Amino acid sequence: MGAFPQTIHFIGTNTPRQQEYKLQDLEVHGEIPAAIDGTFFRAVPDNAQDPMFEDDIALNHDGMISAFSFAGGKVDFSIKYVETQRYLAEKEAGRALFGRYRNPFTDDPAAEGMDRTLANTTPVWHAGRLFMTKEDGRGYEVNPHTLATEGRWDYEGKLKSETFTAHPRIDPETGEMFFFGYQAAGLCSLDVAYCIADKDGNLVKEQWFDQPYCSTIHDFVITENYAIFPIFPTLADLDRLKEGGAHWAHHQDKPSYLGIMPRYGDVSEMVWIEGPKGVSCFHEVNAFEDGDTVHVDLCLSDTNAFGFMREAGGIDIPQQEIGGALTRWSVDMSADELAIAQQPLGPPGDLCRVEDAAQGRPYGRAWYLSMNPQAKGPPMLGGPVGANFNALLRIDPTTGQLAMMETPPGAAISEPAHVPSPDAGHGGWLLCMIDLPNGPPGAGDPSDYSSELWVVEADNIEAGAIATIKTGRPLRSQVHGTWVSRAKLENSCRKG
Ligand code: V55
Ligand code: FE
Repeated sequence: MGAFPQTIHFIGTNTPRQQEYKLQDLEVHGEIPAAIDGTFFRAVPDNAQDPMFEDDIALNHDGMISAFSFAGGKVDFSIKYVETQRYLAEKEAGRALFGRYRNPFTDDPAAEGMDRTLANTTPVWHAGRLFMTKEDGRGYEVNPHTLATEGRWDYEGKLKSETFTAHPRIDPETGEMFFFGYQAAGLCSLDVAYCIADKDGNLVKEQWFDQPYCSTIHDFVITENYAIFPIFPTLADLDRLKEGGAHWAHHQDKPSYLGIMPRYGDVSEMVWIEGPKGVSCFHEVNAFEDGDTVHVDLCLSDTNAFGFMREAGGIDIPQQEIGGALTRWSVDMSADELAIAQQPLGPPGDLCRVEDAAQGRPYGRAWYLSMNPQAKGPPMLGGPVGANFNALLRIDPTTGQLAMMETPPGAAISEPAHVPSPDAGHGGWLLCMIDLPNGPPGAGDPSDYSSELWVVEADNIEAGAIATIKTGRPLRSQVHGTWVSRAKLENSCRKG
């Protein structure tokens, strides 16, 4: 292993670990409810090679798939690289062939024409298959039992889009997966593919439309009748890429938009409604309808949360000065002039979660990560933006009522997954990774920490963990995770 650049992309919980391994029967403190039966999959970017450039960023690192498998109160762990074309080519060469994040003009000539995606953002389960996804390419199918890479997924050659979002939405009643791909026709194209796969995993619809500018469409939302594309002014530019520059630059002076169309309709029915200038959002919590009104709840900030996207746009706002709020955008679809009404719902934060059954429906609870205003000392370094969250919030969006789970001093928390309970009167559980500094918080070696998985009552997060599962190791930061039940695993298209 070489010496890595000492930037936020390589220190703290972003310290490269670069190891594939399995651990059996992890040490558990407390008792794991027997109803937690299945696997928590996590997407972990972890560069297998030294980066080509010193100013490389964590989003540009190879995807690893990691699994915590629960059965009978016991837990096993495994982690493995997704064998993308890029990972295999670099492994064979023994060095990086691919240059900057989403900039093929910086690649070694040996990488020419190869698939650049890293499959490092979200594990997605649909219709008996597990995919590792990243928004710059198609998903890679992974065997959920062995974590072996099965190959690139294109719906039996049917999918035309070159890209597939890391944030599809699955309707809990129909089992359909609604998804999209932006830059669908290639680098910096305005084309967005809007697609539906039926409950059996067949691609039944793919339609293309142009977005107003070439923005990063990281997430989208559905309701029972609509598909909604919130977009924000973080834009790609082909000339900048040709000069070897950054893929994304944030523009404080340009508007955001909501694109809304009937979810089973034609893309020609899309309406674009202008929103506030300069704001940014990576994740929507949920959306739902109330009569003619569509509500979209989002983790909104005043500017882009990623330092390198602000910097490329000439924006000089330090990380800790970024404002924002959990925010509701509402549109009365029966009005003559469609407009966004904005209302704050809760404290700023990100990495939100609703239960699968509430997707696109009115909902009474959501969970997301935030900064505990009472926490002492600096946050643990690492994670996608370079500073980790340290608190978990639950919000009832109908009343604004909040609850918080604190983490120990100097600890980091990753996005929770929700495990539903078979008992209708019980709200289920959350699973979340916690990284605890081994030395004095904020003072020791930031790469020296221990990672453990916490099991928390979803309706009583204030009480903290009911069980903690120790890995005994420092794990590199995940981006997103997904819970897959035993029943789904047993009906997988792939066998172990
Ligand atoms: C995000 C993550 C990405 C990416 C773009 O968290 C946006 C947001 C892990 O890769 O490429
Ligand atoms: Fe995301």
